[in-house]
Amino acid sequence: MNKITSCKAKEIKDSRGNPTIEVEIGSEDVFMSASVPSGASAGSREALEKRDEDGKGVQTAIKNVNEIIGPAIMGLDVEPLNIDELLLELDGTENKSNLGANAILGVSIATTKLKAKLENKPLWQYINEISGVRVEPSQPNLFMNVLNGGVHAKFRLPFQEYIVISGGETVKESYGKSLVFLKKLGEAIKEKYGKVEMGDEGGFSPEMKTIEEPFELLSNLMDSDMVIANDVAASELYKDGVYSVLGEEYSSGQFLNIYKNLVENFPIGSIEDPFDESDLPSFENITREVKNWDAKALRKGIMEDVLIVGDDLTTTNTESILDSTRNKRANAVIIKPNQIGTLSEVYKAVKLARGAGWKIICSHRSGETMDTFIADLAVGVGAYGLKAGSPSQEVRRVKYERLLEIEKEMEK
Ligand code: 2PG
Ligand code: MG
Repeated sequence: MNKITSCKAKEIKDSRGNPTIEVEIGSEDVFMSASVPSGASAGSREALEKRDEDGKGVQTAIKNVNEIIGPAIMGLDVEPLNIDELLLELDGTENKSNLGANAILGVSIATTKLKAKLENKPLWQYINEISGVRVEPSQPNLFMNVLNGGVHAKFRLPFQEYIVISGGETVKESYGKSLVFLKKLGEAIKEKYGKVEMGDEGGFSPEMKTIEEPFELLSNLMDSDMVIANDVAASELYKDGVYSVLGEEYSSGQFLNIYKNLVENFPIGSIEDPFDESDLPSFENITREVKNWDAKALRKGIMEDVLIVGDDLTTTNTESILDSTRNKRANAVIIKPNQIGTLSEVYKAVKLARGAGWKIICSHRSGETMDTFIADLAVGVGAYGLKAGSPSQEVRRVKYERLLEIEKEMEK
């Protein structure tokens, strides 16, 4: 059995230029590394990302890997699930506040990559086996974020993310369609808004005046086999019981009505975090009500249901997911490994959500790195979707390109 013979962490920069952590684990002369992304619109129950006293640096997290985790795992078998268990024990807290979810996740992913490499298996295939998901690996739909607002772009757009999902038999085909769309969108934006700023996830970020405006722009350019997905990230819009959008205030009930109008008038197939993570009755209402709406996206025949997606609501946390599946607060879930810390917990979250009939969407973070692990995870757990931003940024593009590579590996 191969043993862990080295483990070290170092600092790299993420796509926002902020420090983050990269971990390399080795077994003799085989080394694999993993880097950890970072969110901006984080849910309050996410595991703790360890930052130094200045709130930015990652030297403490690096020290925790080099001086605590490293020595503890040295000489152990390269067995990712066992290593995860040890990491949880070493940390000993609910929210990973002792060692930091960033330190823990770097080790968890690097160990998994190392094991796949040692077994000479493609990463997605190894993930499929070790996760125990009991579904075949499969290619996800591409959730490509093309317009950025919210905390990712100084609230220039009403919602945080406007995503397009393109039809297609293969990733190659849907990616191709999405790229063509992106080009068209860029031209249309230039013509209508002039030179516009870009958001953190590489999407265009023109200043818009109404809630409908972004939907009008996108739906006018879309082909018949494309739908829109949104991440409203409504926790960022919510204060003292009201939602503020473009200077107007709305109650939960009014906000629900806005969604109804949008879903009936525009081809919207998915809405993530439509309400604040604490506004639980509203999640329950929309999940129940959406089935009765005359959804334009469903008339296209591409999707069976309009997805109501939990992200800040669920934070890849099994307890939160269980609570939300029991109370029918959504019908799909975002899976972000750094919201929870170890891959073992990620696999549990996936199995739990799927067991309740929910769709799985694996997701990058707004502060990303060149690591493409999330693409392998999406394929390995047979996710319905992969959210990876706009390929105008290299850190996002490499994730889509990894899916193209996987498509070839799957043919072998
Ligand atoms: C989200 C993400 C990713 P962040 O809200 O889903 O798009 O953003 O990483 O800032 O939480
Ligand atoms: Mg989100």
